[in-house]
Amino acid sequence: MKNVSSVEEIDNRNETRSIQYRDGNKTQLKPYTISIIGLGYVGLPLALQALRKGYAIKGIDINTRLIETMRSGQTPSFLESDDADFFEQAYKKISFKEEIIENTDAFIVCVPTPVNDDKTPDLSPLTSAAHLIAPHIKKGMLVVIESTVNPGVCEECVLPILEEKSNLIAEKDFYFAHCPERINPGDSNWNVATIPRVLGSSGPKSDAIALKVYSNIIEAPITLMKNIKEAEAVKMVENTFRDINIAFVNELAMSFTKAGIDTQNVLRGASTKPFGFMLHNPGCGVGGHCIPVDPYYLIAYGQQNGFHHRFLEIAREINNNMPEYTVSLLEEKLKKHGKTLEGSKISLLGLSYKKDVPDLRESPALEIKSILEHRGAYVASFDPLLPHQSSSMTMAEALKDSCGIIVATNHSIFEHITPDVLHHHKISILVDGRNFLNKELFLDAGIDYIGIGR
Ligand code: SAJ
Repeated sequence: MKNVSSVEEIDNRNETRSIQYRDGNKTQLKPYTISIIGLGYVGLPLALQALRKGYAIKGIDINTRLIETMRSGQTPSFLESDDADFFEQAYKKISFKEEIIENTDAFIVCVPTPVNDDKTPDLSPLTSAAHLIAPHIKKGMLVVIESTVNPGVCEECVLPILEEKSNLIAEKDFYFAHCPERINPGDSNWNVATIPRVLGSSGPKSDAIALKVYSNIIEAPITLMKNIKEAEAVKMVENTFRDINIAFVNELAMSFTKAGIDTQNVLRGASTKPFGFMLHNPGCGVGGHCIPVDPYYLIAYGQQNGFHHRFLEIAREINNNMPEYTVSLLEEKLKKHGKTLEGSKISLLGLSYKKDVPDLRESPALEIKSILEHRGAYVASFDPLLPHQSSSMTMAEALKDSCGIIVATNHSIFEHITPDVLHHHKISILVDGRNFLNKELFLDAGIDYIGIGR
């Protein structure tokens, strides 16, 4: 690693990002190289965007199968279309490795931060990544953590590993920052280039270099926070905000159903207020790697500081209970038709946690499936985006001889489910877990339709 003295030496030439270094008494230029640790939903789009902007990219992931797949040019299924197209030409320019290699100027860590079964934060992927890069940190290098964490994790859990193993000090010897990812799977408008970011770091020099590198990669505004803790807190707040608002409308849905009020119509009415209201939708549960997970980091952080986040805990309880509530709606309908879950075939349409996204992580559909099976039902699942995880290869197979349907994911393809399809299969019960089918159409056709709150 050549000796790089400071940020002003990063030369933002239009065609490439390069860095000056002194080789003896000569000053030379070389491409500024970024090693991205973790090549999933967050790391790979970031790697491709940094490549587009002229950086030299090294991709590191412990998943050797993923590394081999990408090295061979096979496009990972989770890439959005623009990135998938770009990957086909770009993969050759990325050096995919399972372990760290020398000659990098920056590390950006994009590994998952899940929770354990008891919902406590699981920082093991992050601390493993810290142990992996620490011995390779040299003077003048930049280390950025993009993984979502509660305030304090970067400086109290990650930084001690980096400083101890590198024998260097952040801000003095190397630069350390946190720039939380804001990936929104399935969103064609908001992507890694266009989503604004916040960034906090160990001090003014780290601010300057991290801001310079990210301003070259991200086209959207980057807001500099006062410190790392504030940047960690921003991501926690934005995702917990979403979880509690979803819990609010889910609770409304359960209450208004008892009163025969259509919650979706009421929320649509509330949305006519041009200020002070933000629409969220009731549903069969909250999935994904962010929303149902991040609040537990904030809850744990509160406990650490002697504060009990009762409200966040109750919101999590409400959302975690929605799969059970959804199954109870089906059970009530079956009872009206003189049937029980025990021994009945139930069609579960949609396994993914989110519309038109092939992603099972924390998916409520999986919880619904396990509750149904636990109650003795035979579940025929069908998700066209996740054929290998579905028990039925076609919708017709899933619907054949079924006593009722639960739609758990509002995939666009399911918009073609009509009353005729149900009549054809002699199915008269439909639970719309994402409130996206035409309620009146099904009711008028004699189908016993119920949604979540409508
Ligand atoms: N959901 C509801 N009701 C809602 C919104 C979502 O039940 O009103 C459910 C969804 O069905 C899904 C889960 O919640 O199961 C999460 O949905 P999501 O739209 O929040 O999707 P995610 O998990 O991809 O969230 C990401 C997040 N991005 C990051 O964390 C960087 C989140 O911050 C974004 O707000 C969100 O995308 C988005 O806006 O789509």
